[in-house]
Amino acid sequence: MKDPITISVTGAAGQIGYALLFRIASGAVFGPDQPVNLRLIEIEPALPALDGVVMELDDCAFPLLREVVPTADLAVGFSGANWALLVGSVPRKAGMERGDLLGINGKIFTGQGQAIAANAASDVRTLVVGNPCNTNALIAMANADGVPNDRFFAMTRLDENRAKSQLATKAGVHHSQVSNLCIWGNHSATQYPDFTNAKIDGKPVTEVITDRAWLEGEFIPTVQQRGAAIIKARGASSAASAANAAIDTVVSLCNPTAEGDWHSVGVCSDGSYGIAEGIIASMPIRTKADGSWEVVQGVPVDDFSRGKIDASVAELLEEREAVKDLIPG
Ligand code: NAX
Repeated sequence: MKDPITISVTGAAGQIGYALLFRIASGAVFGPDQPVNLRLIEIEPALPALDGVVMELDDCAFPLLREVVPTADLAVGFSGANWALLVGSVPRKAGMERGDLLGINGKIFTGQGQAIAANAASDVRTLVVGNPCNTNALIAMANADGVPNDRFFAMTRLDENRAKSQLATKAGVHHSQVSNLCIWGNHSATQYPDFTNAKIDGKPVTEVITDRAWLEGEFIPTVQQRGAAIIKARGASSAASAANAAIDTVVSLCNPTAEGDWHSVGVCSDGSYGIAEGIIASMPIRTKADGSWEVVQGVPVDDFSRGKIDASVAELLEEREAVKDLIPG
């Protein structure tokens, strides 16, 4: 049996946490021979609820689950973390502007970035799920002195999965037949689910779905607005599918990507595709055999795509400007 790895999860008593922790503990993320320690981080008022989650984890008697530590102390919570899954954040309330939300949540991620740098394992990787996830990841990265920028990720995989599902349904195929689907930009309503490079059974989507008006006018807004549609239908935001996408992201970053394919995740831009250097933007990523990742180069960006990508990047730059006081240097 391997040595246990440590996974820290913030917002562990929340909806997504509830759908995520049991799958990590069961081995669905890191494999059936990889023991895991869980460090579960919550704010003080949520600690009683978190105790209930810990009781349920105990009651599963998972063979792979070793230590479980519930805490509101960031130093304890990130101690020895190999993966930090930053799920917790404050939801937008009535009357709150986007800028207010950026400020409130931004402060959470300065402290968490610092605590990761001070306490996590030297190989720590951080995935931010809590919204606005791209800019929260940027703040955590900027405050995690000494942790390389390429260890910070923002989740756009739920958007990728949603897009694949929409295309598959339209084409009458199984979603596993859809590949090369890239979400570009921000995890927000400006994101661009790129159908121009996506494939169905290896053929360009635009050859399989010839209704361009549907692709531009229905597919894109449906993916962009899917979160709002779920809230309307369920009375609560997506949780199980979000947890599933977090798992997909970690699995994709830990295992080599299939030849010729890619996956979507927000990473620190190196300027590829004209995306401003230093922001956390979603783009096509491949995980290599040695476990490192790279931006897939040479993906065609036509004029239509260019406009969409630029609009989402412009929003990310505005967000960065709004939180500039939280970004040292
Ligand atoms: P919940 O409100 O159910 O849970 C959030 C939990 O975070 C609460 O238990 C709260 O006490 C905790 N929390 C708040 N501040 C904290 C802090 N400083 N440290 C530790 N914990 C803290 O929300 P849930 O439905 O679980 O969603 C969590 C986040 O995911 C939200 O920001 C949400 O917007 C975001 N999402 C991101 C998605 C993505 O694709 N990137 C999709 C799903 C989801 O909307």
